[in-house]
Amino acid sequence: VEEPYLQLLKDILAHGHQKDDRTGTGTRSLFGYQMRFDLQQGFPLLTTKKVAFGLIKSELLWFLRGDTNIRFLLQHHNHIWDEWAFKNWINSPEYHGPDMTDFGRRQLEDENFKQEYLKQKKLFCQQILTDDRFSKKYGNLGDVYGAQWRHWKTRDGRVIDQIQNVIDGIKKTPSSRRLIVTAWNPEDVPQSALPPCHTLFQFYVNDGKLSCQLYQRSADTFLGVPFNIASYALLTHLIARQTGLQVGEFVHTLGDAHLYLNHLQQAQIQLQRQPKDAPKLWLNPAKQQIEEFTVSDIKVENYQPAPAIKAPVAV
Ligand code: THF
Repeated sequence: VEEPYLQLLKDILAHGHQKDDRTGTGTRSLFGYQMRFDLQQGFPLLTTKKVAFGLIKSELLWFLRGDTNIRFLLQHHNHIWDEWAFKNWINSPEYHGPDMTDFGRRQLEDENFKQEYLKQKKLFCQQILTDDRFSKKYGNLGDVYGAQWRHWKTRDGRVIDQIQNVIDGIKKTPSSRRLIVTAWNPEDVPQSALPPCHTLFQFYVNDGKLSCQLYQRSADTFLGVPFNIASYALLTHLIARQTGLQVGEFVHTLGDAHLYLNHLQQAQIQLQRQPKDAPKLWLNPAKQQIEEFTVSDIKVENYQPAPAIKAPVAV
């Protein structure tokens, strides 16, 4: 099942163009790439390295709640969005701790700084969890996925729930070619700290099966993409459950597909491993509506991955 992903790693290593990037890390990248995962063949959670499915679940449920505040993630011990909230905090006039400018890069180069950064970030997370005022102000990431999916703001002051619309659309007109959710809002992009990487996705129904295609404009192939594949596969399963369909394919289309230069060795290690059988997804059969699902209603069975491979996140 994960063969298309391993092929992507190989293709970038063999043919990727050396390219600078916003984060200053440098990448090897390819433009325009497509992977297909048949969700009937198993759940596409990589077995050639351990992928933290618990984090994928809580992140997706966070999006589906329409939530944009990292407090829910922290309550689920999920820290994958911390850096973006922390950045707002340290740039605010209320922050009086040690200088954290450019923390993403500096923590890689300076062990003392890294310890101080981890300490400050821990204090920050604790305050998000315990202080309501603080959390409202600094835990919120603004118009990220949850907001765009579930309460897109229109110019005339209305709110659009794109997820509900797409669910209604799949039920009423499964042959529709407009089953689309977009996160890309050109009006917001200039002010946004991190414009959406998962720009747009579309559903397609045939033979009682629901397929989903994602257009991802920018793909952090080693760290992000394994999460993204599992996340959209899970989303497809959840929407299929609610609409009474089986799952079809997840088609993953990438714009700039890159490996950060400090992930190349990790990718080589992963490619030396043999994939195992894909796990199976279990969804609590008592639940139908996506809103009813909690993390304990979602599990992977028979997941026997190779060990995790650490790699630094570019911020
Ligand atoms: N920014 C960058 N540079 N890469 C991304 O993949 C990314 N995301 C989201 C937003 N900005 C991004 C956040 N998603 C990890 C995984 C997904 C993330 C962010 C970070 C990560 O660090 N994973 C590690 C450790 C996980 C753990 O704590 O166990 C891993 O080894 O998988 C694009 O979706």
